[in-house]
Amino acid sequence: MIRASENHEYVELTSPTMLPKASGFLWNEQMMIHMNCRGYAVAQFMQPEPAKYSYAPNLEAKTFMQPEQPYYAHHPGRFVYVKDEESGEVFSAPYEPVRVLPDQYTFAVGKHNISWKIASGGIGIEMSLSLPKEDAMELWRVKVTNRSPNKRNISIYPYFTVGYMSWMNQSGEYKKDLQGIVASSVTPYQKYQDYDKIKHLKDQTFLLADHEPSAWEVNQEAFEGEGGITSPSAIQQEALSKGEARYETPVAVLQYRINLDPGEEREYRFIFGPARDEREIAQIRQYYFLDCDSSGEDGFVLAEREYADYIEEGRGCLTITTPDADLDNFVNHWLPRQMYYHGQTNRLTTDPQTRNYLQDNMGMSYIKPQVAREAFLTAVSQQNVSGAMPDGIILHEGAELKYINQVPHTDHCVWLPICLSTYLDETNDYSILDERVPYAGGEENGTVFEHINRAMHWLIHERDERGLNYINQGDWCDPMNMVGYQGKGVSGWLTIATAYACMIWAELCEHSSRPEFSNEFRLAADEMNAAVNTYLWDGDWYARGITDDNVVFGISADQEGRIFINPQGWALLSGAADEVKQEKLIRAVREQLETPYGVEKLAPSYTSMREDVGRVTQKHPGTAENGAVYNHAAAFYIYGLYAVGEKEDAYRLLRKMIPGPDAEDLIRRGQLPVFIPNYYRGAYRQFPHTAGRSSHLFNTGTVPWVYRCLIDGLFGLQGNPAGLQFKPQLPSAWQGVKVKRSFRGAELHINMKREPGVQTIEVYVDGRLIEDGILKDLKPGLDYNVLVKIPSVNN
Ligand code: CEZ
Repeated sequence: MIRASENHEYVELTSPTMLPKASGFLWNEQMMIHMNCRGYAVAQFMQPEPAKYSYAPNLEAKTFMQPEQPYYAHHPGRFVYVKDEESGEVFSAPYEPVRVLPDQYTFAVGKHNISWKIASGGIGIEMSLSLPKEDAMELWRVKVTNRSPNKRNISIYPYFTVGYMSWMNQSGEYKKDLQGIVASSVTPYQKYQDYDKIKHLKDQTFLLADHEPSAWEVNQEAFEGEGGITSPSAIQQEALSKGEARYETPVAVLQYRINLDPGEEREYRFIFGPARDEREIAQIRQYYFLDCDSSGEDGFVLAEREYADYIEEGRGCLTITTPDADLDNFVNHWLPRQMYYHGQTNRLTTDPQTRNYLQDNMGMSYIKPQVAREAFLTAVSQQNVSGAMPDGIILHEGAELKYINQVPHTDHCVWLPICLSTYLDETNDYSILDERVPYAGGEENGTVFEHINRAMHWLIHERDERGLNYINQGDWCDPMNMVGYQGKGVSGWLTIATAYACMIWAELCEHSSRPEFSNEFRLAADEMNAAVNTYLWDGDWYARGITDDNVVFGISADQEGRIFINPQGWALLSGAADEVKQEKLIRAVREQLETPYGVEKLAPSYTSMREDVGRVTQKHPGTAENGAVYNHAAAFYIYGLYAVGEKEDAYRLLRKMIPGPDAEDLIRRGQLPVFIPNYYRGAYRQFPHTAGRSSHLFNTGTVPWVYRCLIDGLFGLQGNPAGLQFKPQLPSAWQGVKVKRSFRGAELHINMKREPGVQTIEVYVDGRLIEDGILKDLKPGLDYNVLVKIPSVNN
């Protein structure tokens, strides 16, 4: 039903109806496509703002990626209708829109392609999608096989949604010289000042074919006729009518009439994507289909290979073999890929939220540290001279802060030392602190060290008389917009996070021979932790904040939003919670927030607007920040648990982030274990029926934190200025694990096992016991064999 392929390159699903929203995603430097197992697709490309080339049936508002994307019959998709010319029977691959249950069905999500194998009534259809590395376009292969004992006379009709392109101007026709369909439009606008922008847009959508079709249809209404999309009238005819669209909704459908002997197969290739004009489309056709290199391969084949290599570069630095094969599969194959996607594309925005940009690049520290380095420099070069970080980082000339980035949030500075510390753990490249970088406006400049000092001072300054940090219109929880917009409300989480950031920064000051600074920041952290304990400890857990009207919230007296996860997890990190408080808050989380699908962000979910908290309370209860298992927040908590050595709770919750392995859990989540979604539905105690359901949104700050939980926590393989510290925290049920860790150019082959009689962790490198469990003087290019003996549980 759902399984990893033998080589672990794919996760396969063998039914189109069991997990109807099961999906995979591919991306490149220009675009992203989210492909569902039944053939529906959501694709965007950058020009430089995200744009569509395959549209919904009516005018779509441009928006960011949405959770729990609904699919409907006319949802944009890529399908192949197949008709038996003798019997008239029709089915479609992969499943939509005809919805005939195939005899065989496999949807295989791979790292660099997504494919299907379908068989229906003796006809086999194999489809696969890949992308080139740079260009915004889809590369499709469709193979038809006669699997029956008789000759077959069939038509296949590859169908690519173009959709409603524009109310100003849209049309489409087949172009013989291009051997393909070209649909044209004008992006709607009204202000003449916008003309300069829209005139350069790629307003055409093309479908190119490597084989000449027998017929085609470009007019969606004509294609569907009275039969509609599930049973289009046009395919009842012997041949499509070669129609065009004239201010009508275009579609790209081709017909191939084929006779197949038993066992005979044919392969077709298609390219679908956006373009500026026909000249560009002609060039694409020339490069991908016509020109061949010396070995006879055309651009299409080269592009597929180049793309596979590009994805392959996104390997992580950890390969694990544990008693849990499904965890291994996810961590070795899919987690680094998702992290790489974030670091490489910045979620296809030209103005990523500052905290997202920094955390996504924290993840890149494990994959391509040079990219992370550049990103940290870019981020601080947009810092205000006051020390404040902007809400978004502008990555393209001419881009502007949009959506949520127009709302002032107060947490962006805390991510600087936190994310940089991971980069430094991995690389030991403290020289980054000495780089000189300008501040926004370009008039002043300073070293990265000075920049971060200013950021920390800004945070220390932006506190009220009690020593708690102002929240303004939001912190990490960006829809918490009405706690402090009048300038008085404070964030409990942010105060704790600032304390933690100060501690991390104090450590980095020491490591970079600046001990005179570290004292100041340690003192500040102590002061904030003390303030939090004075004003926000509620008896069994920490409150979330205090509103403009001085109302403490996130406490036992609240009916809804009684307990929030973030202040609890971060209090474990900042040191605010002493042992007694730790025990209490961990119990409260276990009792009130833990569910079979992970730990909820808050509970009970708000069921109506709370005007002194804000928009977060208006989200549907159990979704997103309003009490979902919001994996980003769950990952912070798990990281906090590892920080205080709570390895059993930490592992249990970590494991719940990945769908499966049993069928019941997979069906409930509705998602394949190829990415961690931003949330699973929560409000488990209020709406158990929907709890666990995946948002299917693969944009999330969760993944670098999960990686940190693995490196710094579970396997305990964190870097420090001296080398690599071994400090595993394996769950007690595990007797041992094998880990391959790439670190600063060296390869470590690590065997960890429990041994009776061992009292504390002992680390042997190439047979030699090492002091303090720290492997020093590592040489890049060398391999090391490490044996880690762990006390056995019964000791
Ligand atoms: O967006 C994320 C943000 O990208 O929500 C996180 C925040 O830390 C990330 O920076 C928690 O609030 O309502 C909104 O505007 C939300 O902000 C959402 O858009 C949210 C989405 O779930 C997208 O991931």
